[in-house]
Amino acid sequence: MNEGTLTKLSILADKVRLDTLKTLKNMGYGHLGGSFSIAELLAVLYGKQMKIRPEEPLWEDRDRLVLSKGHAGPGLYAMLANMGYFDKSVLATLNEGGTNLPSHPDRLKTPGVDATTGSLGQGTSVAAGLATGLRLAKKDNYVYLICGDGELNEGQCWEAFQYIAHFKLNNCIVIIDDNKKQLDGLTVDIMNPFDFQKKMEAFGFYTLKVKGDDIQGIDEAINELKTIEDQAVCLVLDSIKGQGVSYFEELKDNHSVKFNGDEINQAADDAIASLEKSIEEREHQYV
Ligand SMILES: Cc1ncc(C[n+]2csc(CCOP(=O)(O)OP(=O)(O)O)c2C)c(N)n1
Ligand SMILES: [Mg+2]
Repeated sequence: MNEGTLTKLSILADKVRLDTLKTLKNMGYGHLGGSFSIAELLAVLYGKQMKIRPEEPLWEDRDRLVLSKGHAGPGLYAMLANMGYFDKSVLATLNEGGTNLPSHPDRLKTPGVDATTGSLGQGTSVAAGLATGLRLAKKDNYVYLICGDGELNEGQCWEAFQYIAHFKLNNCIVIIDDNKKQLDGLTVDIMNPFDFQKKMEAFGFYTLKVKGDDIQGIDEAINELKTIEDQAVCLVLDSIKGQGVSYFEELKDNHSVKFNGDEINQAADDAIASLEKSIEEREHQYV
C-alpha cells in the first residue's frame, strides 16, 4: 500500500471515531467501545476493499457487509456518512423516534445497510445465506461478516461457521473483532473464548490474525484471504475495545459509554479536538 492510501485510510478511520464520538456525546450515551475497535477495519473495507456505489446503495453488483455485532451501528453509520450514503447531519438523529438511524442497523431504513442486525448471532446465518445466494447466482461479490468476540458465545455463530466451512464459502470473509471485552467485562472471565484462530482452523477455516489498528496488515490479510481457493476464510482482529483514544481504551466500562459527568465530557471534548487537529494535519499533508 502506498503512503498516500495509508494516510487516506488512517484519516477515514479517525473520521469514523470523530463522528461516532460526536454522535454519541450528543445523544448522551452509546456503544463506543465496539465502534472504535473496528474503525480501521471499516476504513480498509469501505475505503479500499469493497466494491460499492454509495450513490446507488442497492447496486446489484455490490459487495455486502453484515455487521453481526449490530450494536456497533454508530460506527457503521459514521462510515456510511463519510462515504456519502447520506448526509452527515443525519447522524444527529441516531436513535430518535422516527429516525432512519436506529441504534442497531435496519436494512429497510438506512442506505448502505445490507443486513438488519442487533440480536447477536443472527448476522452470521444471514451472511452465510447471502454468500450462498451469490454463489448460486455465479456472482463474484464478497460478503464481509463482522462478529464480536462476546457475540461468539452464541451457538448460532458456530452453526453458521460450520455451514460456511462445509460449503467452502470463501466469498464470505468472516472477521472476528477480538477486542477482549463484551458488555460487562472481559470475555475471558465471562465465557473464555480460548484461541479464536485455533478454533476457526479446527472448524476448517484458513485463518489469519492481525492487529486491529494495522491498516496495512488488515488490507494485506484480506488480499491474501481472497487468493484462497476451496476453503472458508477468516480474519481475527487483535483489537482493543475503545481503540484509538487512550481515555476510552482505559475506561473500564467502555461498552455503552454514558456521558454523564464532568470528567468524561471533558475527555470527550479533548478527544474531539485532538482527532480534528490530527485529521486536518494529515489532510493537509495528503493534499
Ligand atoms: C442475542 C443477544 N443477547 C444479548 C444481547 C445484548 N448485548 C448487546 S452487545 C453485547 C455484548 C457483545 O460483546 P461483543 O460481541 O464482544 O461486542 P463488542 O465488544 O465488539 O462491543 C450483549 C450481550 C444482544 N444484543 N443479543
Ligand atoms: Mg468484544
